[in-house]
Amino acid sequence: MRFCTVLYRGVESTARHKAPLRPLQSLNHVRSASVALTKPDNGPAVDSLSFSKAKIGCFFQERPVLKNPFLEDALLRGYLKRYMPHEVRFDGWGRECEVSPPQLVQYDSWGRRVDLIHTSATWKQMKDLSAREGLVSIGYERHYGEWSRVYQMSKLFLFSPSSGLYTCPLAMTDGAAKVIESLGISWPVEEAFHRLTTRKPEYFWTSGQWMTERQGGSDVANGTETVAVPQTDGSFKLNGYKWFTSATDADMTLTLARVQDTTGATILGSRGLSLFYAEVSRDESGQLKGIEVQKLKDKLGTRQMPTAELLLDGLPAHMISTEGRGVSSIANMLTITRIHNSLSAAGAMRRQLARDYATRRKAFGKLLKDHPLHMQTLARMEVETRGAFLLVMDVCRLLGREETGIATEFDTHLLRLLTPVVKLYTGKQAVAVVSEGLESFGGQGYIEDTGLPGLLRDAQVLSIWEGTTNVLSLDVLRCVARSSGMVFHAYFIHTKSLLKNASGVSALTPAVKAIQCALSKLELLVQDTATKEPSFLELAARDLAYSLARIYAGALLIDHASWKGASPADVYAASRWCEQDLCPVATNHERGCYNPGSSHDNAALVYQLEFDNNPLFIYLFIYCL
Ligand code: MFK
Repeated sequence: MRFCTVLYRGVESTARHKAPLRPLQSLNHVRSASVALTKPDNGPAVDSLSFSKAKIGCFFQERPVLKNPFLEDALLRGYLKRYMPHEVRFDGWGRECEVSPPQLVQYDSWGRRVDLIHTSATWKQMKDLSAREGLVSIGYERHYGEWSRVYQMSKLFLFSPSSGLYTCPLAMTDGAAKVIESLGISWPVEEAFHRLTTRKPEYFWTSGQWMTERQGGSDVANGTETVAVPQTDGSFKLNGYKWFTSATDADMTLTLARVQDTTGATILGSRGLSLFYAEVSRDESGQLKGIEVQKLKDKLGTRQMPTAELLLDGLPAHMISTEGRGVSSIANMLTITRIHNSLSAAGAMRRQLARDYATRRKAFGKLLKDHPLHMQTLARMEVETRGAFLLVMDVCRLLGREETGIATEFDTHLLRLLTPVVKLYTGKQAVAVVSEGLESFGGQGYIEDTGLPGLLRDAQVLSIWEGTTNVLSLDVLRCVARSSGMVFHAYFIHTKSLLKNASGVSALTPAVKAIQCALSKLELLVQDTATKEPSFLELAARDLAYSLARIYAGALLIDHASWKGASPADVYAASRWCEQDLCPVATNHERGCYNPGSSHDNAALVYQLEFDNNPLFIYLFIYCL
């Protein structure tokens, strides 16, 4: 029901193709009209001779437009709302998942290890719904060619805020399918691929992505201790400790480990890591094969979802990458989960219910929406949400082009650069916007059973998992270096091209100028960095990523506002967005924030208190007295 908006596109185009041709007017009618229209009431006089050229006259009936048949049909919507059973409307499912969090039962009544993760009935329903709606499969069926990803992600955008974070297992499932597809759909992962991308609920599998170990989740290359012990049949057994495994009720996983040689030695660092496929299954006695669930994590948010610490104790697995190419092979999964993360962020920003509440809640004698200051706050949130949405959809557009083989080299560079940029920017902004949304409810936003605090808790994870803001900022530098700057080249050319259509919209001129000015500053700075120390780049990385995001989102908003179907609100949104500092990396560079002494100054500031309390310092201080 909720997906009618998205499905409507197909309906409209079908209807358009089947529309009957307009009957031609009779010649007599044309002749008499010629006389009558020689001097119309409104508008300039019409040259009567023109009728001798335009044989069918110049009057045409307006073509009817098929609007969204679901949204336009109040009776249908009212009927469904009245009669459809609650179970088929999943608005409240996410909340139900949160109030019935997963439970781990490690031992049965007779002391046997069982490691059962009990999830709520609603969580399980989410899995079936996801399969039926094709929330992963659409990306692989590719019925809509290069637009399949945009279609899939539009559905997920609507689903995500109601999904109780079920989009997390879906993200990993999508990522695993992508990795398998890119490595080759053959044994031992052929069946897995079909299960991950099916629409049949009973056949559908979800996947985990077990990358995080006790030494941390960012420095995967150095933090991975798990070893893979070769077996005589060519398979492996994995031994290690996975510290943070999300949606641990998955049916399979992709994970990294180091292959042991005959002496038990492994290769350290990234070159020692290979990618493994493992199924999560049980033996005849009901015990998990090669896995012990040590505990479920007690998290700030995402409580709906089982997140566990796992001991891998001889987990049967197959190596699916070339040995030592684990990180680069799982990178495709990172790309997909980062895009899903960005989508969840945009969805969370859109879902905050503050807009609706402002039309219901009265304070100081009038509705909140009639308080200009409140409306200004909501408008700022709206601008942020629109920017995030366009950023995410543009990355999906690029992904769709890449997956259908029509991406240019520019598209590929742009996708590589924008994936971390969009993830880090939207993840951070989601926390700010959702927090503002809660505040707009006053005290009610702080009350658990409104369901609102859960939105904020869940938003907080978006800037943490799949690469924190700083780790992704460094990833931006990494892809710049690996492409010898080609990602920047693609970025500058494409961003400028997004401004082209705006020349006919005078209201957009200040916004266009702001983007052009920011782009020039950024281009200069990028050229300048070639002569800078690596420490300069590291200090500038986060501001650089923010600048890339703000400029690109501004250009997308302008492009959208220049479209023939754009509204004044689109123009307003683009204008407001472009009033902020679009290039903070240039601003902070001018302030000297990345100068050689900055790191020392930062440390002195942060640790001043500790320094003051240092016994040695106190001793010296007293001695000096
Ligand atoms: C609602 C949404 C929910 C989302 C699901 C959440 C589920 C939660 C599960 C998790 O949290 S899983 C853990 C997520 N962990 C991370 O995101 C790791 C963060 N750390 C990084 O991203 C580091 O940058 C990285 C581990 C990749 C660094 O590792 P290395 O080995 O130091 O990377 P290096 O040497 O730069 O690159 C190794 C190869 O990988 C290179 O290829 P080549 O060898 O062919 O040159 C790189 O080009 C490639 N590579 C690295 N990052 C890439 C990439 N390729 C494409 N895209 C990338 N992002």
